[in-house]
Amino acid sequence: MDYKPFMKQCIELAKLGSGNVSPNPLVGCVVLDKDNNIISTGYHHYCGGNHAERDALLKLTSNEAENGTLIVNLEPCSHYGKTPPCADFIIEKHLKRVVIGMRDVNPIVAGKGIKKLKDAGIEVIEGILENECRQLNEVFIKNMSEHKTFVAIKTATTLDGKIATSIGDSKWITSDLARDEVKNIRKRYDAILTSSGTVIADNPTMAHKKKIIVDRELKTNFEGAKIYKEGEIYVFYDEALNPPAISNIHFIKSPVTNNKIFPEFILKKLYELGIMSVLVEAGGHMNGSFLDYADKIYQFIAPKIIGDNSAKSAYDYRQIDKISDAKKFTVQEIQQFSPDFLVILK
Ligand code: AOF
Ligand code: ZN
Repeated sequence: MDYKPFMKQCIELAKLGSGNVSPNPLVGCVVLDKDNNIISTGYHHYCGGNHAERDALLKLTSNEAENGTLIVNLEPCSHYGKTPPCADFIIEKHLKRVVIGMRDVNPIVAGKGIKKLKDAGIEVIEGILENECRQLNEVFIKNMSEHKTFVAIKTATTLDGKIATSIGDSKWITSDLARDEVKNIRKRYDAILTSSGTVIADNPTMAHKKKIIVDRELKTNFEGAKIYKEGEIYVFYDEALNPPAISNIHFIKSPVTNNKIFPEFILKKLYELGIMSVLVEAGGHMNGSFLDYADKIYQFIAPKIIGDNSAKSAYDYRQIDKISDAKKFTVQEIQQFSPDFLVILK
């Protein structure tokens, strides 16, 4: 039996929870009856809601799942959390087989769900589309294994890697289609992060429920700039200054060294605030300072060349002499948003 198409379906179902499940993983589930017909599907809708397995099994009214197969991208849980253990529910429903994409990396589950199922006589098949399943939950894996916030950078450049001309003109490098996709990408992350420079230069809205602005000198217009109009906002500023009192803005006192608030400090604070993933959308300076922490880069590239050495670069990172010292990534995916394309690097 080839379970890959069902696992693919689990991944697609899981993605329906994207933007709502954090800090939990994205999980989807497909249930087959004893003759391998799909009888139910489910997914984890939001943090605190039913897990995918329970969501799928609860849709069945009688004992249709008996001797059937349950396919799920993450090992079923074994713990009493916000809901009782999924492994117990699967055992109760008398499934014959459970097919899993990846083992849970959450130490309170890791392997114990599988053991519970096997001890109850259920056949367990592991590792179906494991790489795809791990990619789906890259944020959850980083949070659980490193206790750190996942960092992605998004930028839109010309073919020569520029984000603006020398006088700062940047509207627009990429097309509407590419810019619409940015809105989809933002939804996958708990927060977006930008700099005072970008707020002042572009006055963007950056629609998102949580926004982080690094404004060391408190020089942005907190009353007038569009970015502050809605959302839950966190502003990192130099601890030596005094921020104004504004109801939807949390000002975060930050240590400053060499005129800089260090990304280590910001990322540690974000994790403490329960922000499990962040999308950096700023200029070359901020992109450069987060480059060493980037787990992923979304780079939209327009088939345009500015060709001016003093135009602004996407990554103002450091001075190097040797190409062998360049920062290296791997291409995860290339997508087209005609006339532009998107390269996803990790
Ligand atoms: C989910 N959704 O579909 C599955 C999860 O806080 P709780 O009680 O909801 O438990 C969360 C943990 O349960 C999570 O970290 C993961 O280890 C496991 N599986 N979680 O949120 C799901 N299957
Ligand atoms: Zn569960």
